[in-house]
Amino acid sequence: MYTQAMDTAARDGHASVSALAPTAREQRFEARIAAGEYVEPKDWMPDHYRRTLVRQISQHAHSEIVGMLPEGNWITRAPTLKRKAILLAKVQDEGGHGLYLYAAAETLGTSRDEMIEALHDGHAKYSSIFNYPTLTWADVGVIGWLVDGAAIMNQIPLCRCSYGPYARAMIRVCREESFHQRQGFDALYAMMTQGTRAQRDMVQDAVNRWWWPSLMMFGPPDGESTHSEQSMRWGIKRIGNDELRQKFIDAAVELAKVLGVDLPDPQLKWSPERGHHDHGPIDWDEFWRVVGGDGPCNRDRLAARVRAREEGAWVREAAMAHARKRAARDTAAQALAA
Ligand code: FAQ
Repeated sequence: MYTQAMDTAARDGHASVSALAPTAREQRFEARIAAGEYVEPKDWMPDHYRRTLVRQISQHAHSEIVGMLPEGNWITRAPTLKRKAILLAKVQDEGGHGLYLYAAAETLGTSRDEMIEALHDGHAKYSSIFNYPTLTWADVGVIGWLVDGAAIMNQIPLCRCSYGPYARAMIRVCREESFHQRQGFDALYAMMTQGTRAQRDMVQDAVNRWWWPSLMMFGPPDGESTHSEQSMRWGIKRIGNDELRQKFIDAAVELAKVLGVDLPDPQLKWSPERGHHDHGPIDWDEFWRVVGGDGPCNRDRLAARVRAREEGAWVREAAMAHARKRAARDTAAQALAA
């Protein structure tokens, strides 16, 4: 549906842009970004801007889809019907987020098949966090509280991203993620306030395992971030990796107190000078190992996605055949009516 051809189409008020020399076009583009205007699919944009968006949006979409797997693992084993219904809805929401995001990336001229192929052959990344296992029911609550919490912190600024389709997709995604975060917190709060000693220990153990990987979700430190500087200049990213991570830590400390859990960092303490919490060192070697494909679940996650694609081929073929049949029927009906 969306192709690179859109790049050459004129848009009201921008019809003369493609006739300008490249530098003038680029200056015009930069000026629009500086003025806070949204860039839309038919607008001229530098190739590097387009490629950066396809990379980030498609990796974000892959994260939502691969992110269905760790929690999906607990749908059949949720402790009550209410928790099962909530979890089922949450996992379906994540699938929906993946679809909005693939659609947003398609407006840049890359097909969904190309993006999925890049994931399956290992060229495209997805968030490191989904390469960790969900060992107990408490992990599901902690994913809601910490993982969705980190996702929201990172995604709120993306609602003001300079690329219109991505920014608009993020508004709905963030609303749903905020429900996800609260359901996770609620599940943990129930276990911590009404549960047995064993259940409280289970929550603490899950927090211990997910805390550090959640901090890694924000990406490498700014000094090691390949794309931040350019992405900030283009208004794709609005806030740097380190600042978002710090905001997340400050918020999580307060919520951990309400829950009655300890965050597994002996160096975590309030710094009145900085007005933030200081924290211990993050294991960036572990981060790069997981990003590089050697985390606890990388192979299982990719194998599950490849299997789903293969096993779902007949559904896609049937849907396409049905669409063709309907289109042929509509065309025949229109010809009769004419
Ligand atoms: N994992 O230069 P930067 C969710 C890569 S959605 C893996 O700083 P950038 C919902 C990065 O791609 C979670 N790789 O990169 C949910 C780059 O490699 P490349 C996903 C990572 O793009 C909840 C290299 O490192 N959210 O959780 C990671 O400027 C619960 C250098 O890094 C998004 O995708 C990582 N954590 O900043 C679902 C949000 N971090 O591509 C189910 C949108 C970095 O050159 C259950 N994305 N890398 O090969 C972003 O905001 C940005 O892409 C960052 C990274 C901030 C993630």
